[in-house]
Amino acid sequence: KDKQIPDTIKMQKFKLSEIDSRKRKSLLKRPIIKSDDIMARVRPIVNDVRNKGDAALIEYTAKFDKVQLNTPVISAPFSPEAMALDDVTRCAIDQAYDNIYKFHDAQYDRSTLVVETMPGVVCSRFSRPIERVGLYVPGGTAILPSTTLMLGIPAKVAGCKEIIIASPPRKDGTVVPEVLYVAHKVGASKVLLAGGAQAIAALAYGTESVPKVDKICGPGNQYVTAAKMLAQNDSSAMISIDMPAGPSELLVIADNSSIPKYVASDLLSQAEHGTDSQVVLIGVSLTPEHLANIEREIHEQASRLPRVDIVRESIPKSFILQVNNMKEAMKFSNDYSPEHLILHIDEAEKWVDAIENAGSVFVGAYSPESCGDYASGTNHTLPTYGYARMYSGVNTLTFLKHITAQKLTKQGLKDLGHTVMRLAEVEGLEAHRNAVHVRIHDIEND
Ligand code: HSO
Ligand code: ZN
Repeated sequence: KDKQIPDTIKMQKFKLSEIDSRKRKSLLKRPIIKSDDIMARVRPIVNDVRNKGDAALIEYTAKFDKVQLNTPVISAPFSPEAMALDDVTRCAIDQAYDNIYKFHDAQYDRSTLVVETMPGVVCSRFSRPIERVGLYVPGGTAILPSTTLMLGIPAKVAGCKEIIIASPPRKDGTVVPEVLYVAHKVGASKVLLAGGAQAIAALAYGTESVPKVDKICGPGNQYVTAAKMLAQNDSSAMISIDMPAGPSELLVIADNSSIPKYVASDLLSQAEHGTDSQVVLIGVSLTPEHLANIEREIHEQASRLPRVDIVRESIPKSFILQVNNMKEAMKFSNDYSPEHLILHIDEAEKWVDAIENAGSVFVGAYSPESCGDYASGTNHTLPTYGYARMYSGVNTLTFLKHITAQKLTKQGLKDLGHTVMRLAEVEGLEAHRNAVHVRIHDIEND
């Protein structure tokens, strides 16, 4: 590859009016993940960590991350030197923290819900934090203090007692100071210096130095996701996860009022995440000139990026779909159910009502996804792969469970009892009927 004369970096192009329903369906699909192969590779790793604990964790970290650790865990309080940052970085993290904290704290309704469904029959609901949570912060091609914020803040707001952050160590066996600083701010008790399936196994089953957690959250590669699924399906692990995860994705809807430079910059911000990033642009009756401007901006901006080699792979796998109106655009977007949706359209906020499926929405020219990725307040751990149809992104409720309660008075039981007895009879469950009957008998003979 000659860096002086690079090939044009461009997305594939289709017109909705020219493709058949099979093609439309294939455009809605994500690349198939060969989960059997991955499961087969992950299973022995998970079993090893489960059986051999820290020793296996240290061994896999040496093998995969090429780091020889003495102990896989650092415990709070973390040393100030290990989380020392320059002022500009620290202020940026602090501002992001404050916004994310504000938005997630507002999501927490601490009141008890009380409803008297019938006189003397009072039902209530209250929430409690999940006690111990494991937060996975990927390593890979970028360091991610932002993901530490996005997982740690809702866990802290919810009141989780033990927060353990897992992240692959750097080559010298330390954690990135930015990640450690955030771990400190959210009150994490431990940082597990491991990544991949081995980190997930340690959190799910516990080791000598890693406490077993109740829920594991956070994005990760296919091995991390497979290990989360394995643990979730193993009743002896007794663990839940946030959601299944696939490669990050973005769908942009743009019309002729959009600013080509902005549209291209947003598409590229997603495309630089990884070679498997999914990027879709829906053009709403774009003029040929407007479309050409967007395409030129994509190529020019991409060519200047330090991660141009990643973008060179992800952009050609992505596509532009030209449609005739906003209705068609919205229909496609809802069917695709993107992780991120950006509206580069006239009167963008008017279209928010029409959104049925999306992880997070960015409304109008001045709302780049980057703001949500880092610092505006919304979470960036979002459902991918079409799971935005039925999953929400990570939020404060992710770290809470709801407990219901009821209290019946004597009169309440008297009034409801016959209904319960009849239903128990219908189900042939005599002991159920009797639990009401013994009481009603007393009440009626009072
Ligand atoms: N867009 C990513 C999150 C992220 N971006 C982290 C930058 N750092 C997935 O939502
Ligand atoms: Zn991002």
